[in-house]
Amino acid sequence: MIRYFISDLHLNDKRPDLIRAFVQLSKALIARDEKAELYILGDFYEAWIGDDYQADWNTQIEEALAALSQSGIGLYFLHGNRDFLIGKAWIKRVGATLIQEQTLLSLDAGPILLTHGDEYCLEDTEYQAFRKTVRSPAWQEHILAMPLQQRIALAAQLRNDSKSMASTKSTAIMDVTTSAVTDSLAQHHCNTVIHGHTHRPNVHKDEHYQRFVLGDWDDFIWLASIEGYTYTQYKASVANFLQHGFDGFENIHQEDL
Ligand code: OKV
Ligand code: MN
Repeated sequence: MIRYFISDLHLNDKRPDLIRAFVQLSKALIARDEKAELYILGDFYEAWIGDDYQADWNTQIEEALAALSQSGIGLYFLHGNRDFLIGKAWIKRVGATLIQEQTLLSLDAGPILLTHGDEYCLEDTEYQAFRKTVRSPAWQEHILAMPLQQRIALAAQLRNDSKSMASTKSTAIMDVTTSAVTDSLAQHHCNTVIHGHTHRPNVHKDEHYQRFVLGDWDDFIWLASIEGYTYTQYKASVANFLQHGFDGFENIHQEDL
């Protein structure tokens, strides 16, 4: 069994190249014909405003996901800070299983903690307050009761607020607090975590723990896998991936678990 991990694709109608890349990735995974699972660790969309939203650009994406799950590839999704409104209807449409943040995956190599990662960014206290609001069921119910057009406008307004705030924040503030990561690993009796969110793809290792950070899709597309005791990170420019599929991955990096 091979497990694949992606996060932070930020799919939206302004990036048809990334949508094509995702559709192509799903076809490539199906064509590999492996016993496989795909874990989407949040921020699959740039901003998901509710499962009642329908658009052509997204229909292609949902069809690609549905084809993956129908092909027998187990599809798992956990919420990020931009697609926290993904609900049961979307999950059902694409044939995925919703998993909670900080879910333990039991592998031969040992347990692996899966999460989006924004809960570890404790230095950004403003962000943590915002996160608490948008993750609360009462706030979400209130938002989902609004007409679609109003949700679209609100999301755009919040996006602008965030752009002006982020420009004033240091890069250290926007990264994870490593003690928050090690605390959560200790709580779960686990020494390995995979997360996204920070857009700082990397492998952090010390004598106590391993932290695999997934890359965000922009100029490059990123994918990671675990098979047996090997973690692999794949990177391709969007153009190379669109032209060559899996063979377009360059910069393949492996780590022993
Ligand atoms: C991140 C912060 C914006 C602080 C909104 C539905 C809804 C997604 C969204 C849009 C904004 C998150 C996702 C962002 C952090 C802000 C403003 C304040 C303090 C909707 C789905 F509800 F409006 F329909 N959003 N973004 N803030 O730009 O990443 O940290 S964001
Ligand atoms: Mn994120």
